[in-house]
Amino acid sequence: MENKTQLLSLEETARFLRENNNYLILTHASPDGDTLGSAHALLMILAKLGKNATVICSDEIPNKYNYFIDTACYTAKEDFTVIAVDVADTKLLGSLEEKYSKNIELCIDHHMSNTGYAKRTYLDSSAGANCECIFDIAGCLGVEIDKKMALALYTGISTDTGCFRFSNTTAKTLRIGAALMETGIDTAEINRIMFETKSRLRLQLEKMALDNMEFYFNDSCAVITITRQMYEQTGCKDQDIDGITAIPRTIEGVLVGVTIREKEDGSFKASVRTYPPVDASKICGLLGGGGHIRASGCQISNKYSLDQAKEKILLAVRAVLEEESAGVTADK
Ligand SMILES: [Mn+2]
Repeated sequence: MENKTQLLSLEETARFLRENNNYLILTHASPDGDTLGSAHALLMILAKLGKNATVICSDEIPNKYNYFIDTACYTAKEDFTVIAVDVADTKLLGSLEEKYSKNIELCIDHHMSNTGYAKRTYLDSSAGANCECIFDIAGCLGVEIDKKMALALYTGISTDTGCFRFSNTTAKTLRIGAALMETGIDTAEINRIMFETKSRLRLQLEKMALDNMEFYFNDSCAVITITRQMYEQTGCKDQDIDGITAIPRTIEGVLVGVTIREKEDGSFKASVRTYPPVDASKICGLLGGGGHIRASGCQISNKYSLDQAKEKILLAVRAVLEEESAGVTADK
């Protein structure tokens, strides 16, 4: 953490939430299940306490999350108390960064790379999903988790842990999952929507991405690239392809899976997924990004061509792979 933030305990976080009102809850750009689930579960928890709250996101929220999102529940008016959830860095707020980054009162997060941008931070980097933190906060506030909250929380936890498969899944993750299931939600249906359903447009784009997959460093690194042209040819939008970043790492022998997406302004977003002993956050950290040990990301400016961007990423991958093979162990 480079900035000065006040680190809060669970109790202090609960106290802060009780003491204020009119919460504006910020999610990260290109919203995923965890940031949306965290924000909406928190909104419902605050409503139970009689507080007003509203969720905002710089990007459009994909329709598939509609089963737990009810914008009619957005109640906050002026004089907002601003909270950010599952946002490691203000850069990730997208177009909301300029307006809000300087006055975020509380950040609730689980990224070890959190930059400490908020006045106060509740950080639990042992949580597989930020929704686990929200579950704990509800417990501390004495708010009982209802079915609608459980839908939001289960979605965040299942999506951030790859449906309870990734190494960030802990015994506690499973216990919370069980508690959410006990509210009576249909978890099989959520799993079907999140993991077993893809559009035909996406299938087409995946096919193109698989066709251009490249291997480096004795096949220990696989790279797929999604260009603007591929988006245009298939009609896919960014929101249609979440989870695509899991593909390169599924190839046998691959320790580092890289997905490069060309953005509308010509810049690039690289998503890095790794297996032990390779630390994804170290690779992305070399390029100004960060995240988790097995899943991280970074941006590369549009002053570089695709080939140059790929070159930069591969240099970072190589540096970390060499460090690993030299016996320098990755820290947490
Ligand atoms: Mn998350």
